[in-house]
Amino acid sequence: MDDFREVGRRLSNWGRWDADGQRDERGTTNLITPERVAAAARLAREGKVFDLGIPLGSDGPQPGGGAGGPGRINPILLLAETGADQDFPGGMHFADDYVFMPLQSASQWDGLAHIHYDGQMFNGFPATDVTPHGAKHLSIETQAKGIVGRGVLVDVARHRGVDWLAAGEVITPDELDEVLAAQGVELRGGDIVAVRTGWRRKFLTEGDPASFMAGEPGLGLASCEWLHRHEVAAVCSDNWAVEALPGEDENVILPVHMVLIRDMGMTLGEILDFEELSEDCAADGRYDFFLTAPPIKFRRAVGSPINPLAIK
Ligand code: UVW
Repeated sequence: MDDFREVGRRLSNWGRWDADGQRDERGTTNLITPERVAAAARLAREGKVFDLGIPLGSDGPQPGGGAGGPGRINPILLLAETGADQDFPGGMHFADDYVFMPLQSASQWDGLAHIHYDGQMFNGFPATDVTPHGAKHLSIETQAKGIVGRGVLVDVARHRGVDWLAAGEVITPDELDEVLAAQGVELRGGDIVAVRTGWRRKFLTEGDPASFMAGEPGLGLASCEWLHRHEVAAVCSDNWAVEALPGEDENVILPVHMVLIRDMGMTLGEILDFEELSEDCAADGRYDFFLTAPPIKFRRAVGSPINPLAIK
């Protein structure tokens, strides 16, 4: 088993996009150049829109408490006003609402301040930059103009002919290559890769948040090198951590997070829904599309829920 620190050193993007004395805070989304955005937009040929976000409701897959995973809860909606007991001139009534939720709830991006180790975050920013008042650097705001570009679905579950992979199953670089070849699509620099494990289908089928969060199939450490070599700008999945859990090394939790976010500067998208998109890609044989998934610009936040859309 490779040591994640060694892999991280080898794949490090620290300093790569620094310019004019400014330390970069965006990481691999720098690979999404204006030319690549324009080319990606041309993939929206038929106007078919796929909603890749899961509903932000109390019936979501994050049960909180000790059901495995990081204990996050589903969004809670509270109506501050319903329109009742209002008496405005002219008869107008209004409803207002609040929501209480972790920013790591439902479909979300992990920002680059989400993960650190050995006292440092991406590009050498100190871990102490993250305080109870937020992240002084690398906050999700730095991704405000993204994340938008060419999306490519890697439908591992469909390729294997299963509804979903089992928890702890590791998807290897060879398998990623095999799926792409079978789908007849190639990666290009600046792509946003969407890996379908079937974990969203498992939740929709079983409706069991505890089982959804107890583990998951996903990427392993070797895929970090694969993402680096293909100049991928961001990676997202239908599971809750992108990487396999339990992982390959029982002594290390979330090594893929540590290398991708902290060393490579790659944002991770979690708990997306590729079910309808998967059906359509299988039907028309086209696995690339225009993907738009900007984060919400919460100041100093380390992540953000998203409303991702794939457009063909
Ligand atoms: C952790 O579980 C720490 O992170 P994520 O939500 O990114 O998987």
